[in-house]
Amino acid sequence: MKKILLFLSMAAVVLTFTACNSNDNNGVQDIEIPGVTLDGDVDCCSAEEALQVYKFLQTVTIIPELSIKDIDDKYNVFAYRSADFHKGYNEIFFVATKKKNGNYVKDFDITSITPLMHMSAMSMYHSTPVSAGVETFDDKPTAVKRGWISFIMSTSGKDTWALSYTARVLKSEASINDVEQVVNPLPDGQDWVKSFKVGNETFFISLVNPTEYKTGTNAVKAYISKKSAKITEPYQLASEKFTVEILPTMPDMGNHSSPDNAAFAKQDDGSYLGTLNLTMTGLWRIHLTVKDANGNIVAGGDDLDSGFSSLYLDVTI
Ligand SMILES: [Cu+2]
Repeated sequence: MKKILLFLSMAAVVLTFTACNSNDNNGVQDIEIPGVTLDGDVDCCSAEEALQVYKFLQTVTIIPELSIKDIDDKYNVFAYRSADFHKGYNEIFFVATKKKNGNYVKDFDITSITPLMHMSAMSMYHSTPVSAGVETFDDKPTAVKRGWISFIMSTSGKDTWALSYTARVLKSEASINDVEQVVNPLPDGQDWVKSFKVGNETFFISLVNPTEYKTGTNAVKAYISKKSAKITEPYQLASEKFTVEILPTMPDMGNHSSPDNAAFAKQDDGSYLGTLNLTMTGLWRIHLTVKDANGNIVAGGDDLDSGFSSLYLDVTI
């Protein structure tokens, strides 16, 4: 019965879409999207694509100061995020629009995303881990690009972050240069990015979206980035292939642990996937043991007084 109902509701969706697009042939559509004129421009989204983009954009917040108006008087680029920037992994989204019709341009790219922290007391600058570029993703609309930045420090006192990037829309280009951004600290019990050293090199492991963790089994994702030789340049994904064993414990509850975890293993796209089993709510300290491609322990894996690795991330669920 459930299957039949599902089939019927899908049929209803198909009918609705067909009805909406009954005028597709002459380039005029009935779908109404605020601010978007569907004039059949080939550089831009179809009615369905534009609606998908529009709906996605309702779930994120625009970052006005990181948006670019009037590229060659023809295009706009808008930047979005899900929440205010915080220490650790943050996603950033981009769309490009044509000024003449407000519709989303499909052929655009964002390059050179460069976060830079100015630590004025020490008169020094440094960057932080970033995605290799921006990409369309999952089942999300093709005219939305996503990138990420993992801030290794929050803004504090005279230590400030600024962001730069370059946008290309069709054949036009423009840049955002050193626009200040506030990066909030994380609450107590949350620590989602940590550094570790292997020889002379410094790496950073960033947990992806730990706010989505729940009790029970979690498929978890992380990135490992390498500090650039020139530390003002964004830290790119490490080419090394590590395996990171994870052991969650509850420091507030006698350090009891939780079984059935699986180590972070490197995937073809450069990310690391693992399994984290959290048996109850509260603060979990995720102890890490980093192994190189030959299985040698290269970071963490030492014993604190507690008996667990001194390299750890904290997640409170
Ligand atoms: Cu800093």
